[in-house]
Amino acid sequence: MTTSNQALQQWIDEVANMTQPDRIVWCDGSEAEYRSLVGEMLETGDLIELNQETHPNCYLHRSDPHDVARVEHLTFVCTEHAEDAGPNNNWMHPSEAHAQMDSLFDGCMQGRTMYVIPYCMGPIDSPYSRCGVELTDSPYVAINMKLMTRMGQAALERIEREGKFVRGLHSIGDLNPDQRFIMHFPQELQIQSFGSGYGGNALLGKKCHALRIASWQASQEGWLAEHMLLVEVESPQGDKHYLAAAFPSACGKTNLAMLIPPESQDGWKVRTLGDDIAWLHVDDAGQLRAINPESGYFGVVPGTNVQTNRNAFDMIKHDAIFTNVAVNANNEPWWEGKDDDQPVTDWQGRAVNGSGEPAAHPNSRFTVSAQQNPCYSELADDPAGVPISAIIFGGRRRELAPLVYEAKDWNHGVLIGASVASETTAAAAGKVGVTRRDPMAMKPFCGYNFADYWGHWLSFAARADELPKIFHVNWFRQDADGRFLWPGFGENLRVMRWIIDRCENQVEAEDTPIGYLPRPADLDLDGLDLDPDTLKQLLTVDHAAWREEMQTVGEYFTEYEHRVPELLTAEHQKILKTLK
Ligand code: SAT
Ligand code: MN
Repeated sequence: MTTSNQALQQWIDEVANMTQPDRIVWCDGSEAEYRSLVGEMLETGDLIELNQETHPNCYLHRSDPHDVARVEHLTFVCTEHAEDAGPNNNWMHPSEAHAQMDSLFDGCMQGRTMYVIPYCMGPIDSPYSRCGVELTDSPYVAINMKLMTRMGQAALERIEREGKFVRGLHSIGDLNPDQRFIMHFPQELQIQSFGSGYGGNALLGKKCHALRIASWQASQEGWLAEHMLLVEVESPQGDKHYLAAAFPSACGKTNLAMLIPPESQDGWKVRTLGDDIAWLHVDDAGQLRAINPESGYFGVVPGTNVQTNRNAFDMIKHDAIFTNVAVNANNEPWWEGKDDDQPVTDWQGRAVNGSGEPAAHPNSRFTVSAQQNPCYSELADDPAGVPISAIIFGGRRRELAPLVYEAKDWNHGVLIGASVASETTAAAAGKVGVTRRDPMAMKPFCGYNFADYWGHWLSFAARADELPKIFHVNWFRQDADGRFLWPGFGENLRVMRWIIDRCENQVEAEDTPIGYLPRPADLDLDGLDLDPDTLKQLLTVDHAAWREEMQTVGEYFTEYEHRVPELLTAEHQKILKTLK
């Protein structure tokens, strides 16, 4: 394969000159190509065959033990001016970053194959989709990109039609953590990633393109690129609503997107459009619509079982790539929270020795095509996307945040999004369980200054006629003994039903300084073993604690100095006042 797009061909030639690969392989995205790459990786040991009788076409990849998560401290946004990247990003001047990356890429693909991966984020024929090309020396990246994106011939044809694409250059280098950088050049629509083979650092279509570069592009073009799942909820009467929900990594987006209604919620149906990223556009009628730019899932494995997520549990029994899970005596993938079976080999391939360390890495992952999801919505392939009824923000918070509350209007909703805080998880390198500000769950992913991003969110009040309502949820409240107050998982549908009732103006709500809360009688709690005291804790606003919280939010905003939009500061002041 070659291309009629001269800019693309020229860039490939330049990169090949610099990196010196032995071979260049164009990926066409076909099944045959996938099979043959898997075959080669089985020979080199990059992939390990799992039990093909119980898990047909399932393979295990063990990554370097020091390369198992995103590395936020090594991720940079390289804009001409530091203020454009903002305090939310690490910044380096583009010329310095290019010089540094050029020296790392110099000759790095000697003895290796360079894969050319044209891909499209979003349905091939959607006006909302955007294309990219990733050049990589990792066949693991190639097979994952095949499952995660619309990769190959059709994407290349669109690129040749449009002439515009994001350039992503990736090499695993020698996996040395001291020579690892994930660089973004939003103004050049360019990504350069060196020294890591891990998902979020290496599958450049995902966080690097579909969030960091796309969020910047979206700010220029008047749309939103968000860290959101996308889900369809259908009532027993057949009414459908589409909800977009932003939670930080490893906070249950995949589980919520694939929720199975419990028996008590007879007649309700939930279908998945996406589990991680949503692109939102205002359509010609002034409605906010969303597409999922991805076509597969890169989900957290530990904790996946028939109770928590039967859909995911079933869909990863075949045609799935596992990264860093353990293996049982039957050569099947094993992870903490799977079943009563025992692991014999841990994620690093060592015999399990009963040390008490998890056998599967806490951030071990599955990669599967979205088509395998039993509750996949065909609308995920609709070029027009779906109209959004509600936007939901959330985090992992032991204390303070009630189960659910509703913003009073759009601007207030933007403040709620900008104030999100959550405990850190194993999805990123670093300490787990530390509460930090994670506005719109985009802290690691916003490709420009957060203050400008909040301003961009606020601008939608004037752009759209019919904006969705905004909510905040918290599934993770705990009591003094560390027990979760809310059962979560399938039962979260009860909260989504209240959200839908509010969108349809079906129920009144409790007016509090932080927003509208459910009146207990308006939540369907039938068959739930939830004592009134617990419910009260879940639905109470502690004014003193919230005053402190809002003061912390105010301090956080001051990091962004004069760039914080006045409207946001005004919203913040208004709430602080009512909490007095
Ligand atoms: O590693 S990824 O960034 O792809 C997944 C996540 O952290 O959300
Ligand atoms: Mn994510």
